[in-house]
Amino acid sequence: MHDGLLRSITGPDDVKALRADQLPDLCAEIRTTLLDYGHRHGGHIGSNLGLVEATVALHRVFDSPNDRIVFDVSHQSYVHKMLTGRAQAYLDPARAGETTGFTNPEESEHDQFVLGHTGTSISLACGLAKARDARGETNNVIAVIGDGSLSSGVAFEGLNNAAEQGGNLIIVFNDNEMSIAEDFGGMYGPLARLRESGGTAQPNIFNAFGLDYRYVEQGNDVAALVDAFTEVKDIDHPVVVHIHTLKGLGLPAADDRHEVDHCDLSGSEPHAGRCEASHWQTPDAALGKPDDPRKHYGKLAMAALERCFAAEPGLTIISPATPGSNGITREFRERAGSHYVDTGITESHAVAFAAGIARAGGTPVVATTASFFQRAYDQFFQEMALNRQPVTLLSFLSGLSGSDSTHSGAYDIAMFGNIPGLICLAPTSGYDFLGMLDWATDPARRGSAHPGPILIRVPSETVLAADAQSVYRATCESRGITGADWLRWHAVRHGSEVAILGLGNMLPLALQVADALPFDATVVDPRQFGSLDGEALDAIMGSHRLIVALEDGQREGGWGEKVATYCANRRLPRAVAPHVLTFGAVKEFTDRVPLDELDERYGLTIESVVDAVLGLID
Ligand SMILES: Cc1ncc(C[n+]2csc(CCOP(=O)(O)OP(=O)(O)O)c2C)c(N)n1
Repeated sequence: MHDGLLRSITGPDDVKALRADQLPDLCAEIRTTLLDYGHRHGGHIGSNLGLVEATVALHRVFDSPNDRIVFDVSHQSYVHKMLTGRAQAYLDPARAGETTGFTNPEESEHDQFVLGHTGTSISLACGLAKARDARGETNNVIAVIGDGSLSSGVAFEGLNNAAEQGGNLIIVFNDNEMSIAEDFGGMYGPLARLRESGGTAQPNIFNAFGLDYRYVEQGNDVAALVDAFTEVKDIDHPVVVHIHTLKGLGLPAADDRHEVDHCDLSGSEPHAGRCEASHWQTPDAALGKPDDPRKHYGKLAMAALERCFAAEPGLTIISPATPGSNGITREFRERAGSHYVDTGITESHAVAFAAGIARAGGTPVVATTASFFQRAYDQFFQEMALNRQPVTLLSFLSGLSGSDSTHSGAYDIAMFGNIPGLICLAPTSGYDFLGMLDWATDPARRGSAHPGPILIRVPSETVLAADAQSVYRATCESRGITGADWLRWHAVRHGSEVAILGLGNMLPLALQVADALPFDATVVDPRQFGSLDGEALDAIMGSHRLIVALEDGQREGGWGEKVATYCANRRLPRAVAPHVLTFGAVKEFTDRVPLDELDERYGLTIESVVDAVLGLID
């Protein structure tokens, strides 16, 4: 191996200038670089390890950026970044911040879109090809999509469009036989038979969509891939190049330490590469640390649900392909048996499926992140809320976080809190979280005044930290609350002059603000953000001069606005009408901005809230 080959690559022309026999060396060097990078910074290392040769071959054969390559989800684009002038970000620890974890046109002309959600690459490529043809241009358009992402409904819409549209369009189907966890669905049987038959078996799903098709069994052989891509370059019709690759190729058994879900990496390949744990590598610095809030509260929820399996045969936990990071461990899944379904990357389907289960008398719980639930917005409205189906939704990574722009949950309150008939709960402790889950999944709720869907925001780091303190728990846990009383506000401290309403993850801040004020303020845990507790708010309006609403989500269209609007519409005489202050996030996309910086930016700090309060009260 010739060290330094990667350092010499400043763009795709340098890949083309290498001798063919140097390409395997370049791949080996990239693989080592990925592993080192993964140890230092974490990331989607398994996906990238599997796609090393294909990415080198793509840049060897095609002429990016004139030829446009769209990476689905784009979590596997690290190698593409290395070959398009950004290798130093992976080689030099000090420069790691120069790239994002996904493609980004602001970073490079070789990146077509900012993407972090699955399944859209074929549609995007169809659009690029359509405009190309309209303008009489001749560049290639290439979509790279994984077998997991192919389960997204939108991917099928893209396939359907591609054949009808015609013209040059190359779909590289990267089949590594894994999503994050195992693939799920009826199409994976025929896909396995396609692989076993060297691409000749029928039914061939791609042919069924009217598409031309090629198969490359050696998807980690750079020469085979160069040949395959050369054959389809400048093709005059849509074609699928199905490549069989090994996820996590090169991840040594020693990396067993990264056992996200106790997946055994010590076995021989190909098992090693197909292990769920290889999807996301945790940086070494994070190893051995306690569970993050998603895993912590996810595990709590699963343990509570598991206790109900025997009594409720219809209790079904549905994960649209995101189990491990939400505390749905492999062991739990195995124990749960038919009580657990991974529907593939199918948020829309998962929610509609849940509505069907509920309609037939079952008790469905859908668990995924707030940002992925965006995909199911229409099913939230129609199949679930309009039809008042008792579906429970566990929304992870809700609210502000330092996540990248594609995964932020900062929009959830504005998005979910304005759907009629959807109860939205924001627990402030593990105790309340489980109490709310118990109410949401209680089969008896069907016959009650609140039979419809309930979304529960899984608490964040601020609540997890506060939850560790016995004083906080003694003050905030809602002992003895059941049923629809979860919709009532909980005054955790009684004071006068000022009432601080700390929604969900903001309750710890509300308490800290109250501690810092020179008088006793009222502190309220509103528990929910779909509606208001009018009785409690009326009482507060009658006895306080200032109401402060804190939320860790977009302020526009958010929950504080509901409070302000309610108060304004009470039309109290000016002399007695309390002032309302709302604190929350600006309506904007943020990308990997640390949470404390976001809190500063939005005034969600003790100093900033205290200053605002004293400025109005003194
Ligand atoms: C809409 C949406 N749902 C869920 C996810 C989480 N997610 C990211 S990558 C991934 C699996 C992708 O599998 P595949 O396409 O086979 O790519 P691989 O990582 O195996 O290369 C999932 C479920 C997402 N990014 N977007």
